[in-house]
Amino acid sequence: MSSAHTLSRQHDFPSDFVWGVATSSFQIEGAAHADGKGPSIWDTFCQVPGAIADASDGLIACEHYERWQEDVNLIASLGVNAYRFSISWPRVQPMGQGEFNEAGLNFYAQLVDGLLAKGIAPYVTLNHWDLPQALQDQGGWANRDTVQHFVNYASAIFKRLGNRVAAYTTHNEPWVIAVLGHESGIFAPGLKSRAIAAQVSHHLLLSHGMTLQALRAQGCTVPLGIVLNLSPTVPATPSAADQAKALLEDGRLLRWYMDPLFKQAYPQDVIDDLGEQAPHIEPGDLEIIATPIDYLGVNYYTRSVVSADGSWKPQNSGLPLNDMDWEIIPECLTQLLVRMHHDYPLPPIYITENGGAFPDPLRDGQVNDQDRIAYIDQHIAAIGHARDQGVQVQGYMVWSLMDNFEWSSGYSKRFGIVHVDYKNQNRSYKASAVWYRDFLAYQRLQKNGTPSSASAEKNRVTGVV
Ligand code: IFM
Repeated sequence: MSSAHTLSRQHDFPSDFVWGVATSSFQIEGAAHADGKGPSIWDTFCQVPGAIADASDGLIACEHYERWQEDVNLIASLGVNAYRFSISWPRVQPMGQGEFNEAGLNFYAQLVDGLLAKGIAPYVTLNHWDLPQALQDQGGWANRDTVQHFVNYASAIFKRLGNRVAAYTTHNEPWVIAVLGHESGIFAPGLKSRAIAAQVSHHLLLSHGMTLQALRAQGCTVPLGIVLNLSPTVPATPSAADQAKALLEDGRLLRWYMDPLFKQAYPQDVIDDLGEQAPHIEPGDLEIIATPIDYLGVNYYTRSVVSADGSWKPQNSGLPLNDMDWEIIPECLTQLLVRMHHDYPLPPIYITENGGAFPDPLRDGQVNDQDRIAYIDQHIAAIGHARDQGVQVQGYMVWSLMDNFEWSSGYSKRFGIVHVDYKNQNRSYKASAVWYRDFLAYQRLQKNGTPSSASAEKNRVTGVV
């Protein structure tokens, strides 16, 4: 039985709206050493004592590398028209430069074929954080050479997958790679330097722009873009100190990426704040970064609250929290989108990730995750409100298709609408998967009178409750 959450049904979404689910390579594939794959920085980072909350790793994950056909059936059974996944760079190019690994390339070519055969549009992300360790050994994203290596890798992917995919994304959440990976060090590669983080963010953006130019020169005609993790940044109190800090954090999270992409400049307040730690920028870099994108992916989960003395705690806000202790505040998604629409000449927007980790107790083999359903319902409605105000949102992807490796939280946090039993890798619908499937069937019914193309598929999925 699906639940009654119906706020999302009060909004009109066009028949070509993209409805999907999302994953990433390291979080689901496993097969860390199979068929010639090289190690990634996350394989290395997982071995650092204390780095991952449950001391787990990506060696097995959801065994998607072996079970991809089952997973394609699972995706099809939901009735989505899109699937967003990422390519593991070290699986297709173990050293990050030089030779490519045919088995790795073939894996993704088959996955794309399998999705297309089911009428599901493949949205391909080229970098969702699993940089080849061999490149990290030479400085990783802090080394400008990595920029060209990334362009070469992206070109090889395009050569193999071509214009059969729906879209290519260069990077997922460059802020996370730069700041969590190189400044706070809580993510791979675990460095703690503000200067390195700033340089890394510049190289990520530069490689993004260069990749766009290279792929278009090679004949790429499908949309190209980048995915940013964005939130409104709000001061914890009206004090001048909190407001100043919130403005700077807005600069670091949002304007540091949006300004160079759309205005060909880094925000001056952040440059000033970085001082000598500001990145080295070569002549022409900013023009390359501002190469026009065909779409912008926005990953939204929560707002960001900032206090000058760092004392703010989500528990004090009175808002509901998810299992990550992230506030649930869907109206901030509308606010964010409307603000961006006013501040930047936006291309079409896709909400490329949205969802939540919830405790998800398994009772009699079922997960009745009404909290996740409410979250998704409210956020789809929030997108409807933004569309009403003129924001061109053209797609929505739930994070995540299934429970998976949640980075430094390991397997202790579950974001999936499909439950994964890590003992036997059984996938089973949570109530939210049923809700999403029914919502999508409702959308189809509204638009073209087809209730559900998904029901036939449903029975073919093993372990579906
Ligand atoms: O799991 C991650 C994903 O890899 C990137 N965006 C946020 C998600 C939830 O933390």
